[in-house]
Amino acid sequence: MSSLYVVSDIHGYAQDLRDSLGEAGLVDGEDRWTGGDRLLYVLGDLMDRGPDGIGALRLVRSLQRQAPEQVHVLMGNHEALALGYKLFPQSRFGQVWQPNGGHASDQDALTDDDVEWLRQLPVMARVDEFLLMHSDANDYLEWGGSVEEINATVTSLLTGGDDGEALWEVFASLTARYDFTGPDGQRAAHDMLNALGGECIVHGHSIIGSLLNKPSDQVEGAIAYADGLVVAIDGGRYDGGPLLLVQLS
Ligand SMILES: [Mn+2]
Repeated sequence: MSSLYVVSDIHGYAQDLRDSLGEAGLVDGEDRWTGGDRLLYVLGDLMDRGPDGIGALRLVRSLQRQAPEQVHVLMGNHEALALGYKLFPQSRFGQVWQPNGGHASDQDALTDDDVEWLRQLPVMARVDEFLLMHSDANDYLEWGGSVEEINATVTSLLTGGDDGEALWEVFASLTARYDFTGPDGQRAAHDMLNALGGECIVHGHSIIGSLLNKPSDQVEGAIAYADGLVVAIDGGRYDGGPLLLVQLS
């Protein structure tokens, strides 16, 4: 089994991503993949809020081209948002894009090829015992009863070519959060793992500081909760916390 690394919610901090990957030996100083057969999953939210969203997208796309079997990217709500604003700027996406940290410099630089790439991103993956996703939400189950079916449903929704309503629904579902906390959280996590397989949900999206109720600058690493069924990896970089690259295996 290859070692598995995860990182999430880059939010435009492309240099932090580069530095973290470099420290782990996954890339060299010229953005070349040096990770061999190790696996890297980026759990969404490359763009918005921070300084260089397009730089983060360019870096992960380059690594994916160099090592397509090793480097994987899941869709976060900000990928759906970027796509929605690009394709349907006059729709509701036009009202929520900027308040959610959208930058014109990122949007202007998106190519047609980037749009097609964003459109076909999977929303979930299972790697050995780990069930990987962007959001700490059980809305994913509304799209199907297996990881493959859920990804296929979302892809078909995003390639339907309508007025943006289907894309809006995907975006809205991906903004849900905190389904694995509180008195019912452990059961929700257990039900999701039962339905989709795996022993541990790994997510970004909801920053660890908000889950621990402490400032992001005091966050030091990923946390396990819901009796160990769930791991949160978003250190809250845009909120003054660390960008965490976490080795799961
Ligand atoms: Mn998110």
